[in-house]
Amino acid sequence: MTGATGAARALARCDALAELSSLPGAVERVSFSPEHRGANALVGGWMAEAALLVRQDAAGNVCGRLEGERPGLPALVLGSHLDTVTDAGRYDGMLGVLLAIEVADRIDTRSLPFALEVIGFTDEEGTRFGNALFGSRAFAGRVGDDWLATPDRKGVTVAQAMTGFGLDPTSIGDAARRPEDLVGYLETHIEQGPHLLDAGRSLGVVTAIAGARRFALQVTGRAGHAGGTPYARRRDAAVAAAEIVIAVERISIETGTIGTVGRIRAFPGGVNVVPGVCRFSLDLRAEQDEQRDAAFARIDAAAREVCERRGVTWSWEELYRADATTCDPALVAAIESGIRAAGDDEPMRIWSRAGHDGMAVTDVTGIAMLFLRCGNDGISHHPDETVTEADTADALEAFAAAVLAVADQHRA
Ligand code: HGY
Ligand code: MN
Ligand code: MN
Repeated sequence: MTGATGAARALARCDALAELSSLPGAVERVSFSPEHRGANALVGGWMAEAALLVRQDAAGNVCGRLEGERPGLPALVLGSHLDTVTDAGRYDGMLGVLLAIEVADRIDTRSLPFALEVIGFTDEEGTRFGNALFGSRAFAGRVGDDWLATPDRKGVTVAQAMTGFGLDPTSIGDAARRPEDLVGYLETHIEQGPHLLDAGRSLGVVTAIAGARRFALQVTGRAGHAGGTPYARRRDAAVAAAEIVIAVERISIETGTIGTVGRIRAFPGGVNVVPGVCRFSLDLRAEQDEQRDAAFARIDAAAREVCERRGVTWSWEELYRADATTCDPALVAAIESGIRAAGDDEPMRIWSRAGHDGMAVTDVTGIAMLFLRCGNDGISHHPDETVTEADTADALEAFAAAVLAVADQHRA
């Protein structure tokens, strides 16, 4: 299979996976759902076609393995995630798993000084339960009982969803991998931003992944009649929240961090009722954890000032935290040599504003990432997410060459 046809096949398979959605006419595939089951079966079949030995691990990740020059060697793992956000694009995560299968299909692993594994992680996005990186945290042995007790919006906990999926949540520890069984982790992913596009580059090597924290924020005032309640006597939770959302944008820009309020709801939600409660999300990320944490301290102080002035109360809960992750220098060098093999003599270095499974996998082995250009102004987490077949072919060439570069490092 040449790079071009391998790329075409990977893109066609992204289209096939996009059909496995809980939303008619849009893409949404959350963990421990029928769509998750379908995606694992489809991707597991493609792994088997590439002669990988396929299994589903105790966390619901789909895994494939090819032995190296002798059986039982530590593995270089290639992968990404198969779950999506709501109304998603079709390449975020999926393309990385499918290009990993193409690499496994092209390389004769019997010449490698390590085994080659491909993994399709579940629940990287946290769409269903709020917390993210579930599959990769389980791979790193970092999923605890409190996480398993987390409910989705219908009150179904992770443990109950796993049981319904046919998994035993008490065996989640069986998904954990030992550092001594791993050589490293390489992930190919769309950039999900405009930087490669603006630089006129098809590929980039990731040096670090932004640290992120996610919060549930709440303002509590007092509901009242939309007509009969004079402004001077209102304790309007939604107007206070609106001031805080503006403060999030202002403080994020001032501190060079990236704050987003993606979800906001007013309660009780009547069009003729002054909102008594407003619940909203905050996704806050930065290249350095200290930057991110200092920005949150400023947002928290600004919110307290707004709420005191408006006679309402402020509260927040942290749902998720993943610290900034530096990529392994040797694996970064392997990705750079892969990019050179694909025809780009000066690989562009970039830090990832998007979060990735490597933030969890780094707890058990070194990680590195290959980015490929996003079209359509770099849009992602949106149905207009797009890549070209030519860039995908470049990425496949670079990804395969990076694996061979890791092998050369190991032989040296
Ligand atoms: O949120 C992120 O950055 C990633 O797409 N999960
Ligand atoms: Mn995503
Ligand atoms: Mn992703």
